[in-house]
Amino acid sequence: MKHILLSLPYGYGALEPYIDAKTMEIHHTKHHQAYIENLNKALEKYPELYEKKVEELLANNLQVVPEEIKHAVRNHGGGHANHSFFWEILKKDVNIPANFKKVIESEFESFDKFKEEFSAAALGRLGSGWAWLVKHKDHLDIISTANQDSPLMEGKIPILGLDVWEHAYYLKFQNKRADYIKEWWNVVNWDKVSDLYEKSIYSDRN
Ligand code: MN3
Repeated sequence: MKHILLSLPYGYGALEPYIDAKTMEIHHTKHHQAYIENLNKALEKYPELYEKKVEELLANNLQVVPEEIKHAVRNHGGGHANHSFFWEILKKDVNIPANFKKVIESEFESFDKFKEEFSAAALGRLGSGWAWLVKHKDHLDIISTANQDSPLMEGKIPILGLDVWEHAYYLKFQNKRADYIKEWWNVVNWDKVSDLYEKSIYSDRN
């Protein structure tokens, strides 16, 4: 089955005033849609790959993807996976569950220090890309990736991710990425993030 754009689990205005409705609408219906269309197009010559989840295509540096479409699947499949993930971890006014906060504190000294380090990774990513909190082996790491590269490509499980492409913030924040990052902390769905962490503990054991 070809990949399709799913509806968001909330309205485009749900994250106001931190992320504006217009940005959400364009981001979802234009940018995410385009990644999906280009991914489907890349897979046309290999229709058997339509049966695989996008996460399976990306795994192990796109091991199952033929060389001639690797570049396209990396960009557009990565874009599809990253945006699907991003929508899921956004929700306004969610407090971080106490158990997960403890995990963060044990890995990063304090919650504030974690936010500082994550924000620095997001701000420091030159050009387009993402900042991530990932589960890798037995610990949590803050990393950033270029373009639409996914942590899944290198076997890291995304727990939290922030899109720092200009299309994610330019309408409202223009060149002020730091302001966008600061506001974004208000719309992290910590319940979902905490769930992702719990799941990663089991799926990462090998
Ligand atoms: Mn984006």
